[in-house]
Amino acid sequence: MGLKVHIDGQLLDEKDAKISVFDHGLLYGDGVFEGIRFYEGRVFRCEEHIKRLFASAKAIALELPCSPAEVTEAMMETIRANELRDGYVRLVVTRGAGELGLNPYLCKRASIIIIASTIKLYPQEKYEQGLNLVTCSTRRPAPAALSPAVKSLNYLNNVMAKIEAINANAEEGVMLNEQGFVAECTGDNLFIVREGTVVTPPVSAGALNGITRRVIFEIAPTLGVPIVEEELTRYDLYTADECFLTGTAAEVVPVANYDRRVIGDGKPGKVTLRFIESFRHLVKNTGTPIYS
Ligand code: PXG
Repeated sequence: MGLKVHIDGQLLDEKDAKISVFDHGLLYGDGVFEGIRFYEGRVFRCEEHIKRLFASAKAIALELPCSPAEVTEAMMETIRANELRDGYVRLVVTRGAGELGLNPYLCKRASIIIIASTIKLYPQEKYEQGLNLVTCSTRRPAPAALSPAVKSLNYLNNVMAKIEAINANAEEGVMLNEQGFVAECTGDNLFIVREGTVVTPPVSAGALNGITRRVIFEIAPTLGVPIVEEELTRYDLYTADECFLTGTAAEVVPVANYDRRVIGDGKPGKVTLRFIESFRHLVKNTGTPIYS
């Protein structure tokens, strides 16, 4: 039996879950999305994800046909219909079906698609050994082109960068901004540890304002570890003591190599491991209940 997928208020069998070929999400990448995880029957950072979804939609002048509470309930229902306790939700809002032509106002109603499933970005051993990263030549778009704060359906620049990383036998690719500073990876935020301080590029350097990134900022003071935002170059990464990535799908994952430079001693760093432990504790002990 396949998954039950939510489309516009209906729960459909996976094989029947289809949208129009005239949907502007498909035709123009016109839409927004969220990737959300749930652990042990609770949705992690539920409100923050829904809030970011509505903010992304507002930024592209996309009106959702329902309230944040209704979308949340639809997500909970979808997870329950699939009887899942641990997994991943892909919540997509498209501009909806409309005539051909860019004009979004030709689409009458946004469509909401909710898939509750599982996701595994990297093999388990990478969480113990660390990832290999390379620099991608594909840059993050300038904020004036498309704000990196919008989690839009336009992921082609990230896909192009991911192709470069995979072709170079690396698990992830580091994306620079137009000025050549490090922005983030193709699907995760990036952090280094330098002389005991955690450093990450500001969101203004072209990074998504990641929810897992925010969790790192919350955990840091509880561990007594200083954390700052600073523009980073590739040099800063090559010479870092430690490096790790964060994302809803990736969680917190150590980096062992970058452009064939060994990071630190090539093993997950001590500070990184403390963050991973704290993060695991948080996801298991907080969140919005799915089953009452
Ligand atoms: N940067 C980018 C470009 C992302 O797409 C993150 C950072 C991390 O943000 P969060 O809020 O998740 O901590 C993301 C999120 C997938 C997938 O299917 C990708 C993400 C999230 C969930 C699933 O590859 N990227």
